[in-house]
Amino acid sequence: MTQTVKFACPLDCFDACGLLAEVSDRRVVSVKGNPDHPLTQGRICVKGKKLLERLYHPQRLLTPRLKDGLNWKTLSWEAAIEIIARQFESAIRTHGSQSILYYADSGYGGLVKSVDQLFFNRLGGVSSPRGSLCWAAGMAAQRYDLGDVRGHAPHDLTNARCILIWGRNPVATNPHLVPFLKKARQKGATLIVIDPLKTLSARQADIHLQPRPGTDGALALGMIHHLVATGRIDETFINRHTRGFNRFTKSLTDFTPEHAAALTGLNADMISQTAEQYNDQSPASIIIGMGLQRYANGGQTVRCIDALAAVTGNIGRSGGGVNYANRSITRWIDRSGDIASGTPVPRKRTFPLPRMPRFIRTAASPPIAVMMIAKANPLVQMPDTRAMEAALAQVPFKIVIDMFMTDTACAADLVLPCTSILEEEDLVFSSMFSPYLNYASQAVAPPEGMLGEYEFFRRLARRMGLSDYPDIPARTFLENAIQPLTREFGVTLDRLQTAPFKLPDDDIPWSDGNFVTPSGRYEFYSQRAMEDGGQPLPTYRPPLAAPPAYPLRLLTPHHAHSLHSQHFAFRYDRPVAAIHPDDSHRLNLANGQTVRVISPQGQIQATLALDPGVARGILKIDQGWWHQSGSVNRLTNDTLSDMGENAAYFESFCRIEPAPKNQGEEGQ
Ligand SMILES: Nc1nc2c(c(=O)[nH]1)N[C@H]1C(S)=C(S)[C@@H](COP(=O)(O)OP(=O)(O)OC[C@H]3O[C@@H](n4cnc5c(=O)[nH]c(N)nc54)[C@H](O)[C@@H]3O)O[C@H]1N2
Ligand SMILES: Nc1nc2c(c(=O)[nH]1)N[C@H]1C(S)=C(S)[C@@H](COP(=O)(O)OP(=O)(O)OC[C@H]3O[C@@H](n4cnc5c(=O)[nH]c(N)nc54)[C@H](O)[C@@H]3O)O[C@H]1N2
Ligand SMILES: [Mo]
Repeated sequence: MTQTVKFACPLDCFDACGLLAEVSDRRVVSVKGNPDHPLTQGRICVKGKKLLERLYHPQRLLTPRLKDGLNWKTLSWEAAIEIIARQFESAIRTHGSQSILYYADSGYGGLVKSVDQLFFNRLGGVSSPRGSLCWAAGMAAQRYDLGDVRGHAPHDLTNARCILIWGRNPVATNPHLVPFLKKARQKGATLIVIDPLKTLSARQADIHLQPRPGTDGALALGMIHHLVATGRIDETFINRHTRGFNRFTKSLTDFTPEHAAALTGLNADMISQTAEQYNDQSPASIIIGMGLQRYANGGQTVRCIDALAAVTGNIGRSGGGVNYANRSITRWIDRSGDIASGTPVPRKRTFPLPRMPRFIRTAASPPIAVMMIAKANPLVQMPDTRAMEAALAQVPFKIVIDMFMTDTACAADLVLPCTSILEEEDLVFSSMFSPYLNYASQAVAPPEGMLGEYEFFRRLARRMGLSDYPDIPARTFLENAIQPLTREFGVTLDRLQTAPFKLPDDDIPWSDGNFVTPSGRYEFYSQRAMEDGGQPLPTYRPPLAAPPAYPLRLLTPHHAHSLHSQHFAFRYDRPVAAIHPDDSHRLNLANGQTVRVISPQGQIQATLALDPGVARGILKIDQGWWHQSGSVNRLTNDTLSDMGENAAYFESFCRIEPAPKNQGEEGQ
């Protein structure tokens, strides 16, 4: 008999799809979209479908394994837990708990596995990263301007008359945004995409602006200058709800559209027209992607764009907004695990994530003795993976938890397998776009003997005698985590099983005009930004310049068919490097040719694709390819953004040359 089970996609994505699993004879036979999900409505992408392939993949890890010379030997969970406990105990005894480094990223978006943080806090505070590989520059920027990061409910977008998609490629990375864009356009809205690449999303737009990479802040300031000069501003909003407008406009005196044109490579009239369109076709909505903040000036860029929304009063109104992410539901989740005891979180040692290799290499008091990595594949995804490799080699004992032998897992001493979402009861939400909290039923039991991370950490805590670690079933952990929602809105696991939950009265952020900045207003002028060592006003700083030996800017955005490195597993084909035909002619290179891509950090081989949609001076390779293919992060560097300690991946530069004939992969 076939049974249909509701669950949700745990991939690190904007959409957090509602899914259905068909289960027959205790085996999942199909995964499809849940047509009843209010946001995702039954449509899912190839990555979601592949949850099934990964569940029964012949190369899925099923037993813990320990490195034994050049080989691996399998061992029981009990033995693995014993080894880990002894490693941790010995590190704590010798150097203190901060000699343990724990790094988890967002490889699994369910709540139940966030118990890891609780474990390491109870262990006494370890070394762990701050900042992000992903979105922290934009987050920090919006916190200065608005106080918090909130997004409009997706359906409200259809009330916009003009939509600016700025540095996001939703057709590839946020597919459930696309139907709302289409609907808004059917109702007459103009869609403008701003991206140095003619992406699939840009091809759907009415207008596509292709500024030079990293110059969007100049574009926004040029637009604001034109709006202020022509009196197209919302004085009521500015007077009632903002702070520092005069100081801001004074700083813009010279930022004419012509000046912006010289910086961005766009035409000055185009800049003025876009500004007019954005202001006059009101309400207008801006959707900011993570792409444009992966720069040294990434935070400032987002502050300049926020300011454009604020001067035109497109904040707090239906059809408006400056949508970057949506932290609303996250604030209602309590992950402390034992709300009643309220045990304070001990002091941790932190370091900027994009510079983890530097931290590992230089950590002295204490040095890193043991490292555990979960839900991440840093040997592929971190900037400058060569540096990551060297740093890992220096750590005496490394533990990786993953479903597969990733490049990172191969570099570990001990590898633990883990469960799939299909084997867990869990709650999934995306704080990037979807406002829903989704319930995921356990569709099937894990493979014989397999421990999910929840159970693993619980047993490890028992073995190590962590008396204040909550020895409670996973379901109780989930119930505790949603206590704030239960108290306020009566949300329970049973209720979530029926339908996903969205906060009431949260569709249009800031509609009450109460910003959560120190002044309670939208802050053009942010004292906090200044106290953090930055500029108080949104300011344009140019992106880094290409060194003469590496004239091409390397853009490494996200692939439509893989979530980071996850769906490049076990592939051997080369990555595709796309450049403008003019650049290839100059270099005498042909379409389809194998090329060597060289940066100051390293080199890989790629197949060249000529693409007039890639602006001149850019080389584009999607991120995510494993080492056997050629990982782009061999080429990137660890530049940090101006705010939030984010990885500024797109400040990487390279050159290309024909690959030497009859030679295997090199520099891999
Ligand atoms: N299919 C798929 N979907 C995903 C992911 C995935 O790996 N695959 N990853 C998920 C995650 S974790 C994230 S963070 C998001 C990321 O999703 P997006 O926000 O879409 O981010 P990126 O792919 O980094 O870049 C988006 C666009 O920014 C453009 N861009 C680069 N530089 C600039 C610039 O200077 N100015 C402007 N205006 N645009 C620029 C790039 O050309 C690219 O088209 O996607 C999520 N969804
Ligand atoms: N050059 C370049 N590099 C980038 C980016 C870029 O734009 N350009 N984007 C960056 C961004 S936005 C992000 S968010 C990062 C993402 O970086 P990562 O989070 O490191 O990326 P993933 O490849 O998704 O790795 C997640 C791993 O978790 C594993 N996993 C899946 N489920 C589970 C589970 O339940 N438990 C455990 N323990 N593991 C599980 C998967 O098998 C996979 O190996 O990459 C960054 N890297
Ligand atoms: Mo990300």
